[in-house]
Amino acid sequence: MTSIAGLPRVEHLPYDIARIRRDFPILKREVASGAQLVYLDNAATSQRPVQVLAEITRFYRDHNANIHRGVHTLSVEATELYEQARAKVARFIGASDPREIIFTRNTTEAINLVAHSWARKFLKAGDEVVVSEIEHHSNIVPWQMLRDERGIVLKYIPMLPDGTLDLDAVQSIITERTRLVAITAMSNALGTIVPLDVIVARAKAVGALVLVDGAQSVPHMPVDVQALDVDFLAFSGHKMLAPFGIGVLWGRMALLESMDPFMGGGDMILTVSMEQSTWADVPAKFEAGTPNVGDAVALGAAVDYLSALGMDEVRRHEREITDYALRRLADVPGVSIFGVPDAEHRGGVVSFELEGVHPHDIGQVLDTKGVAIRTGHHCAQPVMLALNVPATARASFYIYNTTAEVDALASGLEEVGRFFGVRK
Ligand code: C6P
Repeated sequence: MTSIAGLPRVEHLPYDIARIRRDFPILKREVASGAQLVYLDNAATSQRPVQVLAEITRFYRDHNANIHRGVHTLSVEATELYEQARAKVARFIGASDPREIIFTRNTTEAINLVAHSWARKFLKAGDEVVVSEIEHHSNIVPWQMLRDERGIVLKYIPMLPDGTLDLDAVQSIITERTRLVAITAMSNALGTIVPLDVIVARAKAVGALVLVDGAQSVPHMPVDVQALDVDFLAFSGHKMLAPFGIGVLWGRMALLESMDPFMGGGDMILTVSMEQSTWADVPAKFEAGTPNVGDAVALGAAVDYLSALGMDEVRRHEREITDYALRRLADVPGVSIFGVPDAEHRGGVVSFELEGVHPHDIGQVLDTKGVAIRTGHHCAQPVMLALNVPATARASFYIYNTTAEVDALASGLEEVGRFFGVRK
């Protein structure tokens, strides 16, 4: 197992947007209409830099083998690279021990792992799990399934009209019966940054564990699991420059050790007889079968890329772009922006509507201008219900977006408005 101390240092680079954009060849391409791509769908998935693409190729070209099995050179190298990626991810989120990093497919699988391996073992009928109204479906549905199967009680911290959580309600909703608070760090639908400190303090006061859905925070801002004082953190590689199909569950070692395996099969056992089996140590216990080695290694490269920029700088850049977007879009006739009014309390996500125009139509017309946004319920239907809209249009930003791209979005929206006859 590679230790964090044994990892190479990552050199810091100045935040040079022109250089960053050169690392993403896809940003130069044109879309079907012939317009230059303006990629503003980063909350759905980010683009990948040449450094990550090169790492994938390098792995398969030079080191490809199955891990933890062979004594031959390639297998040893592949195992070393896989374990080094684990250590890089641990360092990135402030975990003290790489063994606390479990590789999964994505955030969804990481949350389901906790629901299966921790909650199904330790929760009984009447125990309470608290989530919030602004969760992504992947942090609601697993708990509803558990409620229906085990009779646990599922409670929600409500959303206020401005897209923030009702923190006054936290005291009464998180009670002595609460065993787990499963909460997003940032809403994918509205961009709301959740004040985790308030929620963690209340959860700790009643002895509940805290699972953070970091799908929208880990890629965009500094995240330190020790400072947060939480128990589990789930996130996806594909939203932070890495390939699809690789994600992470971080958990406290003592908790992971107390949990049962998620899936049974190869690699997660110590011994198998015809009658019974015993489990391997953490993290192997939770990584049954051949893992996604190449993409885990590429996640390590993505983490190096972000670390070289510095997550404070990533957050600073996104806050500037978001602040500009909030002001620029507010000037577009007919546009109403959902969620918190300032960029201080929101990540790089701006959800909006254009009076009288269905979000789907907005997205289609913008596409002809090269502007890629997401429209729909964003897998957060309770948020749509609370806002009383079927869907929103959503622009979301990342390290490579520029104010000129926000201008392209705004002028595209002005054109959509003119096309659909929106009044000035
Ligand atoms: N949100 C979006 O367009 P997966 O699909 O497992 O990688 O991530 C799920 C997930 C969980 N929590 C939050 C807060 C998320 O934003 C997401 C993914 C994408 O907003 C796809 S629906």
